[in-house]
This record gives sequence, structure tokens and C-alpha cells, in this order.
Amino acid sequence: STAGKPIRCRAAIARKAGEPLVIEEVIVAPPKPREVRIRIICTSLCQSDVTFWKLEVPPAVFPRIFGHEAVGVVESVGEGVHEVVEGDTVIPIFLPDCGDCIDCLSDRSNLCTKLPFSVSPWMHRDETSRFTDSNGETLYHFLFISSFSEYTVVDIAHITKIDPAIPPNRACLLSCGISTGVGAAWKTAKVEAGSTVAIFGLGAIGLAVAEGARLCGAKRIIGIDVNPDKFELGLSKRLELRTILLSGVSFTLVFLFLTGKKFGVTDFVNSRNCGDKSVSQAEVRTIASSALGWGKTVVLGVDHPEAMVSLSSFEVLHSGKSLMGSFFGGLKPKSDIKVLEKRYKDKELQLDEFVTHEVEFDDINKAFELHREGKSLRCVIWM
Ligand code: CXF
Ligand code: ZN
Repeated sequence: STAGKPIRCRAAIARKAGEPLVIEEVIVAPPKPREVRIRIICTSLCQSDVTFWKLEVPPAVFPRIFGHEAVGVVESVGEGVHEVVEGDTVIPIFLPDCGDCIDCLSDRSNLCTKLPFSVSPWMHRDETSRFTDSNGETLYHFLFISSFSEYTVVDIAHITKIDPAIPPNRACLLSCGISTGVGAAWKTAKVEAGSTVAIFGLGAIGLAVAEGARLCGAKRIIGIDVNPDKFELGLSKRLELRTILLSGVSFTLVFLFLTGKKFGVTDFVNSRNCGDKSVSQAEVRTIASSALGWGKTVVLGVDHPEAMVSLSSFEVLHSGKSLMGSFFGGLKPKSDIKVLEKRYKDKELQLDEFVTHEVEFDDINKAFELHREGKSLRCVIWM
């Protein structure tokens, strides 16, 4: 057995911002107390990996092992770990769930206060690394996961057990992005049956919001994007050019209607094809498009940490509308993922359509290229 011993394996190392990852031999230390060492089966590329790989200024650190959306098998556990045993199939989740702080015990919050989330380059509890390269140099962690490695060490607060019968290239999707989108509709917005949902941005997360809204019984799901490739992923038939009224201003919009109902989007708006600039303005003022008196706007998946939201007090305070943030879709990693897992097994939650590409670990940089070209929703990387 390898338990208690360092493991030599292959990992994709980011040595410099924006430069292709290099597959090298690394040494993965055994898990410390409350930690689990996992053999990664497959991992998928999420926007946050790309964002932090490109970032040249702090909190960026290199050399680093990225990757946080994955599924794996427990190889060994550290002292005090009772929740999982060797051989269990698990998904790592960047958001901690310690299970005993006031927030983890409450169903109102998914933000653990005992192990607060941060974009730390270390393991969560002792702020050290479990990775070294073959020259003995320390390699930094990412989002407490670092799944672009054949083996990784993850704190038990970041581990959720999953049914091993779920195909790995579907199970890994529940680890971050797709859960985030589905959760935002289900847990944060609490979309009601019969309601209308507008989604600004049809990347994997936006389409996952559509999937979540569909599961909640939304009647109309309007997808808005500027990249026509995204539309082809979800829509199949161009119908007509017409003028509609949105937020009190009229625009000429290209309207596409879904026949395949992929991801549940019922209407599609290409905000670039608008007769004037107003739809793009409406995009930054999404609140304007929500219902007077009770409409909810959810902000999710912020790419630029410095991005600001500015609002007219009238639009929010005096209109009865609300603006909500959503982190990991408001999901509690140890309890809510089980619900999504069941809905997938019951063939209600659609995951297959999100996987647009699959590559071998040796071709991991291809996943980054596909992402840059806007061609993929999820690219699964097999170890
Ligand atoms: C992100 C959310 C924004 C901060 C970094 C982590 N989540 C997962 O991709
Ligand atoms: Zn992610």
C-alpha cells in the first residue's frame, strides 16, 4: 500500500501566467490529519482555472497546480477522517463544509466560517503545500483542490462522497460549474413553477442556470448572449426577426426558438444583432429586466474581482426588486450535491450535453485552447 508514503506521479504544472502547462513528475506528500489523498480519475476545465492561470498579479502565484472540478478515488486518509475510507469515490469541492460551525449547521448559509473560503495557494488548515517537483521546489495549490495531478491531497471539509456508478465524466461536472448554475436557480433564486427567467451569458454556467430553471418548472427561459456559437449549442431553429418591447424600450431582436429544448432555453436573444445599443445596455442593467415588485436578480460567477455594480436606488430599493449574490449556487456541498446526484440518476437533471470535448491528460493544453476559442462548455480531461 502507498498509505503514509509520498507518491510520485504526473501533474500538469503552470510555471508562468498564461503559458502552456507542463506535465512533470511531482511528489505528493501523504495526507495530514483531516486530509484525504485522492487518485484523480478525471477533471474538467472551469473558467476559474483559466482566470487564475492568466493572472499575472497577486493573488497569482507560480508554479501552481490548477484544476478543481474533478472526481477521484480515495487512496488514503489522514488521522481523524471518518467520513470516507480508502476506495470511496469522491468529488472535491472548492467551497468548504466543515459540518460543525454555525453556518455549516444552518441551512441559510453555505459559507463556512470555520474554514473561510479564499483563493489561497495552500492547504486549508496548516497553510502548507503537499506538492514538490523533482527538484524539491514547492508547488502551490489552487482552490484547495489542484486536480490537474494524478494524485492530490484535499481537506475533508472539501470532499463529498458520490455514487461510483455515475460515469466519471458526468460526476466531475457536479464538482463546480454545473452545480453552481443549477444551484443558483434552485437555491438562490428559488425559481417558481410557471415563472420567466432571463439568463445573461450562455456559457456552461448560464446554460446550467437554464437547466436548473427548467427543473424548477420555469415556463419561459430567455437566453441572452453575444456569441452565436453558444446559441448553436442550445438552439436549433432560426425563426424570425421581430421587434419586441423589453424594459419599456423597443429593440429589433433576432429571436430563435428551441426545438430540441437542449438546456431548456425557450427563447434566445443575440444582443449583438439588436437594432440599437439598448439591449447591451440592458445587459449591464439586468435588474431593469426583472419584475417590478418582486423580481430577483442573481449575480454569479464573477470573472473580474474588481468589477463593480452600480444601481439606481430607485431601481432596487423603491421597486421591491432584489439583487442577490450566489456562491457555488448557494449549495451546501455535503448535503445539496446528493440531491443533484439523485436527480441525475432519476434522469431529470441533464449533464451529458455539457460535455462538448474530452481529452487525455497529455493533451490538457488543448482544453485551454478550446476554452479560449469559446468552443467548449466542458472539456473533460482523463487522467
Ligand atoms: C470560483 C468563484 C470565484 C472565486 C474563485 C472560485 N469558483 C469556482 O470556479
Ligand atoms: Zn470552478
